[in-house]
Amino acid sequence: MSEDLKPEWSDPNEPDKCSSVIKRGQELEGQQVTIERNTVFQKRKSMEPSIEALVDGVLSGNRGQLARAITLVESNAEQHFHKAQELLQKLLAHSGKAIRIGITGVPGAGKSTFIEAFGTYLCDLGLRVAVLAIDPSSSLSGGSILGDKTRMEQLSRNPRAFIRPSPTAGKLGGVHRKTREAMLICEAAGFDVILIETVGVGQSEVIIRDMVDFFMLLVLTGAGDELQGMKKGIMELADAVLVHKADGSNKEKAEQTRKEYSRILHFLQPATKGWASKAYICSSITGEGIKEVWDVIKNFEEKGKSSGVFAERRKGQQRDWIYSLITDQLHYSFFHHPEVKLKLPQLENEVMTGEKTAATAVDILFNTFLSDGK
Ligand SMILES: Nc1nc2c(ncn2[C@@H]2O[C@H](COP(=O)(O)OP(=O)(O)OP(=O)(O)O)[C@@H](O)[C@H]2O)c(=O)[nH]1
Ligand SMILES: [Mg+2]
Repeated sequence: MSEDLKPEWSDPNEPDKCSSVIKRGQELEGQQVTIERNTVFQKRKSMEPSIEALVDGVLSGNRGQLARAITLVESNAEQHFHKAQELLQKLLAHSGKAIRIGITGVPGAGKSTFIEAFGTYLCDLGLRVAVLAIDPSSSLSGGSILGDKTRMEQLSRNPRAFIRPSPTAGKLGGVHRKTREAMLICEAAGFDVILIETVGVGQSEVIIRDMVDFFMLLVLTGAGDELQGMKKGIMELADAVLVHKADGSNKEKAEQTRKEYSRILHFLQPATKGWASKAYICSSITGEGIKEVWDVIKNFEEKGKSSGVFAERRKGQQRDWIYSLITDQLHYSFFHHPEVKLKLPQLENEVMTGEKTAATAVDILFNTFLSDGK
């Protein structure tokens, strides 16, 4: 075997230790086999599309560009953040036309299955549906993306639908900002309905309530005890409660549970001014109640638009958006401030051992944070 045929990455000091060799090929008539000595293997860089290309792509409803635009706003890289904001600025005027619907419920309440059935129903009506998810656990567990993909199999293949799994949290605004911005991009791409799923485990339903027009809570039957224990707070956020999986032998119980929820909703502060939140039954397996849910939402939209409540809520949400971004940015800058990072563990220790009060420690940290204006 000639030296020439050793691969160029073989160790020149130990040429025999090379585990692969290049065999001389058959020389074709008039052609010479040459070995490029200076070829360097490089990972191909994916071409980043320009803002203009993304704007055009999104506005024309190009799914590839839509996905790329959302990836840009979801990126945790600082240079992408500014590019994403430039993109959003250009799309903002084209957003806002969809109805935004939030769906929450305990794990296993059937949210994804409901979205599959409801989304497919809406697509059959000729509407275009975008599905987004907020998964508060996604940064830890990788989210329920896999499960959702299989549960929304039919919808994910529907050309009128677009499904985007939950983004992971990171600096510069976290999941809240990313979902809100993904929603605006979907609207600019011409989707008529935005469905946002979140598992109801605390904070996330408040976040979702703040970005949607209509918010519904999926519950299960036999909720007698659950009802007692359920935080009144969540019920007060809901424009509708859906007693889900009302099929087979469960249907009768579902009707009973619906009455119980309706009774409670009747006494609660309404989630939306001028709208009486009620409970309904529904099954995503039989499809019963799906049409009724859409009728309720259409009715809600009509009423809200004519009374001005709809527009008022959106304005309020826009305003709150600034404050949530400020909070995120402050949080990020504070905890990433080099000197704060340096002092924090020591101060934490001193507070734990009782040498300092928490307030004194915080005071020191804030003085450090503010002293150089960073
Ligand atoms: N009988 C019946 N079962 C249902 C219905 N909807 C969902 N299921 C079942 O309930 C289980 C959970 O459904 P999912 O849609 O994954 O529930 P989820 O609320 O999205 O769950 P997480 O995303 O994990 O929070 C699955 O096994 C579904 O097949 C329904 O209308 N009727
Ligand atoms: Mg789900």
